[in-house]
Amino acid sequence: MTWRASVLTLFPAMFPGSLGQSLAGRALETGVWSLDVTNIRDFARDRHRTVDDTPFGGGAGMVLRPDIVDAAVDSVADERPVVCLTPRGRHFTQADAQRFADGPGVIMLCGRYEGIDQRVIESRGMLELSIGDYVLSGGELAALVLLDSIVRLLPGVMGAPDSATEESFSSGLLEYPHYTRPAEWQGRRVPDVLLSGHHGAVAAWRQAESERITRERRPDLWAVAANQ
Ligand code: 6GU
Repeated sequence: MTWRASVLTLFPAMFPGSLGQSLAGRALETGVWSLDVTNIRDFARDRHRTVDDTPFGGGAGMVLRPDIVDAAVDSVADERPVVCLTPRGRHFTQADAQRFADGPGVIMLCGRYEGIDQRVIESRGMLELSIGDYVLSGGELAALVLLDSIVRLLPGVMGAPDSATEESFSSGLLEYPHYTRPAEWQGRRVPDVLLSGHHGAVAAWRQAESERITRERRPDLWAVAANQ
């Protein structure tokens, strides 16, 4: 079955964007997954195609109306989870990517302006997700990030199935460093163990490097990994 992504946005030209290239683009062409993009503005009902209004209680910016967003979601809704991309959301993780990849697809609502009326987020049971602690001008780039990380996990998208399970985060550790030819470059030599042909020693070195780098760079990840 084709894994289906539906995106709801006020900027449909931002899709497929980078997802039309490389691994995801090839998989889109070959039907591993499908992408449909809906312009939220198509669900406005007035002459000016208004989708937003001023916030109750006052303040800066505009808020997307719940009735317009609900009609847009309704046009694609099925059994798939509905994700609302917002800097107020919980941080998206590799475990989320795997869970979405294991399901039938996803519906992604991209916010703009100051936000989306909270009632439609609640009534649709949306999952609010963020990609990090910084503010983007809209959820579109975040949706592209989520889709990239999910699509590469779909069966048949990545060349070597092994490289997905060995990489950073699926083990809870950061990845070890990589080297290729030349064995010496600008006076820097590749670690001797990698040239030794001793597979057990190579594996042990890589594990130790993963642990060292995780401890140094991401003590938060290390605290979790060290207890497992
Ligand atoms: Cl999902 N949306 C916006 N607008 N900004 C973000 C984000 C999402 N995640 C991090 N920053």
